[in-house]
Amino acid sequence: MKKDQEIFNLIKKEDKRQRYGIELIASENFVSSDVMSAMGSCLTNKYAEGYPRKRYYGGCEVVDEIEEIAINRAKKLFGVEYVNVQPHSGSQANAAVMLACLNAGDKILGFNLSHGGHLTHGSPVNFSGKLYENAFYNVEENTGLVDYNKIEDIAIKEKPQMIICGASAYSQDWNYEYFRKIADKVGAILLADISHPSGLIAAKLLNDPAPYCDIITTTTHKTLRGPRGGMIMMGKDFENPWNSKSPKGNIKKMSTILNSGVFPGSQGGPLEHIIAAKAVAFREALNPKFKEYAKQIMKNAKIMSNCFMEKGYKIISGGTENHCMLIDLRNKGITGKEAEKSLGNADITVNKNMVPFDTTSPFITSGMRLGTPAITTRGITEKEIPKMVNLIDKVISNHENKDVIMDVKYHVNNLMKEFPIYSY
Ligand code: DSN
Repeated sequence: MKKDQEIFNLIKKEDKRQRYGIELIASENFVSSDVMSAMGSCLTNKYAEGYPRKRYYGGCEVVDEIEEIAINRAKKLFGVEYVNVQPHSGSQANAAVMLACLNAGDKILGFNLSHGGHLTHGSPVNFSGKLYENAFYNVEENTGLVDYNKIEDIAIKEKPQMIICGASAYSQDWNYEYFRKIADKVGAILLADISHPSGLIAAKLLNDPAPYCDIITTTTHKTLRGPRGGMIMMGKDFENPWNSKSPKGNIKKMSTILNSGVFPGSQGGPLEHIIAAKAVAFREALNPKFKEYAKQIMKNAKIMSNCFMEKGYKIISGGTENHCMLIDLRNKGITGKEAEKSLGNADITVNKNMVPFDTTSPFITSGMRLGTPAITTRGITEKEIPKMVNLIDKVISNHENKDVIMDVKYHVNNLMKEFPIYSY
């Protein structure tokens, strides 16, 4: 019996919401019970500022071993030479990289947030747009795809110090080789933010940024199915090309600069319980079963987008080759906000999302983003996807009809009872 009834009752309520609903938020997943146990362990009590074997606190022998295992497993998983597992989140990872590589006022070229990019890729409301100058590339209005020739033209015109490839709501793979060519042309550092597709990249089902991008950042909780957190990687370490930035003008390895960008640059004590959970998740992702899981995520997403298109829904960029899709609802007479609310009433969780060239506000939006990592973890396959799309379509088409929504909810709850959480 827990002493804080108020909070633990709410945790129970959230547990029920997760168990009986259909979770389609593209950035969410369900961790294994081992990952969950590591997160809720005694490691949360430990302070360990610094890095393994070079800490500012005593008693770090055990957490040193844990952090080294996490680093080595991540290196193996992504085939990279450098890993920092300390960033508390993807945003913190990006902040640390920018702090390490840029001077205030330098320019970042990133993917426009309202076209599928991320807040930390230069948005004016985020540190990345407040501390640094920004420039953006977009998708094309007719195709919903990025045009690499246009990105090249923008880069030549804007001369950014950093180019970021990666997205929060883009259903296509990236041509990292082309980005390398662009970055070399303008002398920019190339950062790949693979937060969304990192599990699919680890499973070798999507293009690998490591041979082309200088630095890679990711979260660990999306398709990678670990605890909430971030990570920084480099395919190969290299000499710091911004000699003037390094103290005393010494040439330093990029790994040293990145490590100090995380600690002491932008974070204090690392979350060793989360680092342990990352290590557990990396071990799971190294298991051949993870590749099967990742394949099924992509299969489910493809079938889902096809089912939606058959029902007259417009998928931005004409389909998906990863785990997510962005649906333009403008031809369905419903805003993203209304869709999110009505689907929520039927225990189907999605998030409203701006679509490219949206004329509504981020609080209203004209679209919704859907992803399949979480339902795939629960064992959903292509058999159930058409049923799910039918249920979603029923709500969207009858979003003001409470009886229809209650009927859908009943079917959703019954369906999800067959796919328990924490069964792996
Ligand atoms: N942009 C969030 C998402 O993709 O849900 C993560 O920061």
